[in-house]
Amino acid sequence: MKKIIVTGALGQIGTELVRKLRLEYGKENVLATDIREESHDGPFEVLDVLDALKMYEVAKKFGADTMIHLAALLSATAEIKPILAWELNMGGLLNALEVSKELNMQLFNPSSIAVFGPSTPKIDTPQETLQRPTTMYGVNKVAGELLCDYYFGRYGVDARGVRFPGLISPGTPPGGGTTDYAVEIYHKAVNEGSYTSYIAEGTYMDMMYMPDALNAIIDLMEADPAKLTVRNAYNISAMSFDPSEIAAEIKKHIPDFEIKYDVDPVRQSIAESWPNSIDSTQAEIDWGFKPQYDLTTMTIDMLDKIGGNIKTRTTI
Ligand code: AKB
Repeated sequence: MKKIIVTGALGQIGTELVRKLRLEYGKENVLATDIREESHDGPFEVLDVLDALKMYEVAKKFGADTMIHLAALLSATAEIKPILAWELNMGGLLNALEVSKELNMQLFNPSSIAVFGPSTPKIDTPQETLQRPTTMYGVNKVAGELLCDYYFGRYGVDARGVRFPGLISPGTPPGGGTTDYAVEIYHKAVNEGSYTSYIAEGTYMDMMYMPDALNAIIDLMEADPAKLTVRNAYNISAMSFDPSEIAAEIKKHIPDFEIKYDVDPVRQSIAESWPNSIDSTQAEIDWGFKPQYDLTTMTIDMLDKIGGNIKTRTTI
């Protein structure tokens, strides 16, 4: 990666990824794009990923050799707006693949644990297994994985991807995901001392702290292509917990913190259709995936960053 264009750069991943890429590759070598403009610190273009011609022109003018395509609707919003989800998630990716083919760019496409469904093995979900999702977002992500495989096999596009679990970060919040509760809980704990979870106790999902997700993107994109055995998307996960476990971890630092439940049937049924924990072995073998944060260390860092002055009662 030398000249990188990022779509959806103002979202949860994009905001932090652009900052990190600019530190590592130089500010002038990372072009942030999004459908809306905000104050920015480096090259920026307004780009609707459904506008294929503009995507091509912007990437060509920048001289990009890599595209990190993050613009998408997440799972819960996609259930409310399934047609828009299909159009944006599939149309945007197809444009990104076509532009990557034309300009000979590497392409990063984030997939998700949402590619799995109720018939998938729930524990240690293997890299290769049944993918019969019951959500529109999951359908988009499976089709997206297949498109990446297709463009790699048919045109030699250097497409790479991971199946992200829920991503947790203190900065720009996620929007419209099922795993978002695991971000909201920290903010509510610090600011209000309690949190009402829309996900039921006992519901396990894979999660990862943002610094590990950013390292995974960069490590995968820098990996020797000859070592990559997977072109659709690698399973990666750092931890798996249910709402009561994250609440218990927070309570170690904020003893009066309380969790309550008011389950949202839509997001609960999405969560129940996903695995409890996926197996990341293939990513470890092929490109050395190794997350640094677990629930304990992530909680200390999140509370520190959100609360600033929260005193921790544990040590790392
Ligand atoms: C969501 O909850 O929709 C996302 C995801 C797991 O892809 N965080």
